[in-house]
Amino acid sequence: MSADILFTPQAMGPLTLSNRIVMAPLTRARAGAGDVPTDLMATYYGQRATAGLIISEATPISNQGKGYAFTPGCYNAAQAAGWRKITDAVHAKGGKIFAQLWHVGRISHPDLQENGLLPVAPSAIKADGQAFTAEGFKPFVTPRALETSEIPGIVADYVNAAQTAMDGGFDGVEIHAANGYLLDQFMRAETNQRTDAYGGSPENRLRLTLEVAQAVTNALGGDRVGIRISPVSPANGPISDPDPQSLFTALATGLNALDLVYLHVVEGATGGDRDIQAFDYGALKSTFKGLYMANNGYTRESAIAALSENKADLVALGRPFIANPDLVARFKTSAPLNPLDRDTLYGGAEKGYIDYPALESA
Ligand code: 8OZ
Repeated sequence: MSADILFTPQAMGPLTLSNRIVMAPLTRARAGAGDVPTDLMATYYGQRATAGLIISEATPISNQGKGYAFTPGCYNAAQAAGWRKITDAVHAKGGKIFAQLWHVGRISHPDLQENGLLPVAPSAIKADGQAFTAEGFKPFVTPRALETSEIPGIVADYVNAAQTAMDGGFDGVEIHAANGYLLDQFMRAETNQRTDAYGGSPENRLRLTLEVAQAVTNALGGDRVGIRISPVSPANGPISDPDPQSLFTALATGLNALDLVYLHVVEGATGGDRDIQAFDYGALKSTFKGLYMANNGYTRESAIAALSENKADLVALGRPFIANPDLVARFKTSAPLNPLDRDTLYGGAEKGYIDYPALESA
């Protein structure tokens, strides 16, 4: 198998990606006051602009959609101006960048919400674990179930965030429907026990995600919109579903009517075991009309294999991009990779963020 396939340009809607290597969305929790993106973030993303595509760290679509301290928002003009410095830095080096639009649902805490309100979710079911607040970790609370009448407002928040992203100079947006956040909470049976049109049957559970995808593509055009899912990931659970294969096949079929540009799939447990549960990703790929972006634990070799065997059109890598700003150059020459420092993943400043060396200075 030849490595050349990694470095072949890929058309994606109106864009041409210079290679098949995508920088996966990575929460780094270094935003400034008002959840405005900072100049330091522009340096970080600019360093990584040789990726064929960068997907931004998850960015809340509203204060209600926020679940972690120090995450950069994407819903007002000040945040758009902050993002503009980042997208300019990436574009100046010939890169492309999408914003990952995020509503965390129940994965939040009153400390992170306006006026100490309860986080919202499809149903009043608490997640296991703890929220990352400005004062440290605090146990999740039982969320408030959304009223049916509130749902159009959430869809509108996604549209506002998509427009804010475009004002901030992004090339497009990725709808975050993975990892146990709001849209995933709606899709899966264990977290959605609603009795209205947004719960019950798989069709009803998919309704919100499809409405969001429809509204965002109406605003931006499908060729500027991707979506990320994690069909069997237990992240931010418990969040199981009795039949993820049928559920996500139905989602892909529904998305086909909207001409989304890519389907980004976390294969297996997010950041963990790829084989946690049986799932036929090939079937999902053949169902979906657009590009299939594979993610989770890929290496240079497994990315080459996935692209060569037509199991993926694009491969997104996360942790290797944190530690290797020039990951694409390193893959070209099979150069060794810098190790990841886990202590500097979230929060803090330059250390473990913009000081990982590129090859020429290593
Ligand atoms: C790690 C830490 C905080 C958030 C995700 C946005 O899992 C995240 C996330 C990951 O999608």
